[in-house]
Amino acid sequence: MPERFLNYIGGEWTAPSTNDYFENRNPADREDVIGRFPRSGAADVERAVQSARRGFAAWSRTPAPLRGQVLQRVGELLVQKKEEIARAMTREMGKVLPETRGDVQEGIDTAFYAATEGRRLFGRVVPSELRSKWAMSFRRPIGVAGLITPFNFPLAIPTWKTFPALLCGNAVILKPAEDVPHTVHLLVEVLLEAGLPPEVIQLVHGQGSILGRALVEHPDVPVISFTGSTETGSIIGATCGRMHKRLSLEMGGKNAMIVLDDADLDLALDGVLWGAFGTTGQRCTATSRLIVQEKVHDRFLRMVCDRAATLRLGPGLDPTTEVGPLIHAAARDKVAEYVGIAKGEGASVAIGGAVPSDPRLAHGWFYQPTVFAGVTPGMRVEQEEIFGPALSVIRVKDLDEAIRVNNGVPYGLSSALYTRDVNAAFRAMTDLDNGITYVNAPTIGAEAHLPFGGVKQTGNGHREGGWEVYDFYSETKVVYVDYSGTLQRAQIDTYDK
Ligand code: UN1
Repeated sequence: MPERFLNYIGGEWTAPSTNDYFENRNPADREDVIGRFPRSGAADVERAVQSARRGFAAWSRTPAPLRGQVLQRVGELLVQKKEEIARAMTREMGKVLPETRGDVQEGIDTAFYAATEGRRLFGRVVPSELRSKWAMSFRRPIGVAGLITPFNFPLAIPTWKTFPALLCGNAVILKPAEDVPHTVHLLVEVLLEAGLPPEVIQLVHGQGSILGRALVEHPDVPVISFTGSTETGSIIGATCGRMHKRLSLEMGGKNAMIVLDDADLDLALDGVLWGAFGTTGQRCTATSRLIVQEKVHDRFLRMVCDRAATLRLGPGLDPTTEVGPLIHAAARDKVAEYVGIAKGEGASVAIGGAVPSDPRLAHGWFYQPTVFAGVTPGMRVEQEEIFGPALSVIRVKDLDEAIRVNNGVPYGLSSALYTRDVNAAFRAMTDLDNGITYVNAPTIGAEAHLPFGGVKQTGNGHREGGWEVYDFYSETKVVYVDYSGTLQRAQIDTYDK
């Protein structure tokens, strides 16, 4: 009988009100059951909110440097448990071990950054326009934060949201993707072991359509952060707009790498393979379009296909594996569907385009790395997020056209440019319509201490990571102190005295 896991609500590990559980299986081997996790109901969210409100009452009064010390211990414990968590993550999510180690490392970096922020969390003191008067601002916690996280970075993305939310003095309710409940279970264990007061964190497992919705619609959850699809983000956004909630959205991408004629093609080759097929293409930042200038187009396409066809598929725990499985059947079916769409639109499948025939891979959701050639702007495989190992290659005349093609999609997360021409690089940095641009590096590889996010339908103006996320999780309070002993009227007595 597989292990049964519980929610964490009200300061204890607790069974769901529904008494219903679902199986969590290894995507590289669906015979391997990791455990049974609660399929919770709205009543569990209600209990979590009540508990989090109690947690918030005390935690919001804990000095920020002490909150930071808890996060320091969280980082230290993650360092100790890095290998154990990485292995558990590969087993439930599928990506290769070096990548899950990197995922845990991103959580460690986020913890240590948050810990030091506890001794900053700056407000400002600015001159008043009136004599004998001070003007200043400081940061206040907001309340209960509802955090809804995706499957592709099972530890890192929950930490991007949880750690700054906690550091700012909020209480947290975590609702992880149903595909990766075990990693977040381990994260909550770490938070508790590090000394986080029990009711400050709540973990509720189950379906997004029920729990995510209950969180988003709950009047006592004033802050929502969501990473996932643009469709779901729009629904959440409508509700949060109606209820005047603070909302951070991190959604789809259709990220492009541009390779100009003068690029170092070997460098660009390593970059595109990592960007397109790392994490089996299941990153918001994945390279899903390759825009190549005409003189090098045919040669570079051949180089990409030759190498991509040799990538070794397999379970992520096998050290020889380069590309793991997709997360579940529907994700794989979606890639297969886009192969049909590409052909129907007149693109060609240069390599891949099928489920691998190797019987060793028959128990997992594997799909061959796939390259579409002859793609033109406007085709669906050029416009829509596939979230799998599929790369669309587009030929362009020059940098101007490359920028136009890059910008001609509804999303705007990341982009990359390979060139040796410094003027071209600076033009692209200015004109590419994305939240992140890489020069001579692929579209993936954001670091924890810089703001992360995108423009257009990728986001709603907020950033995760870095220094900006602390603005999202805190409220700015402004204070004026007038010690003149007289009534001084701003704007009126300022210049007339
Ligand atoms: C995501 O793509 O969902 O920049 C997050 C990167 C990682 C984070 C990606 N550090 O690819």
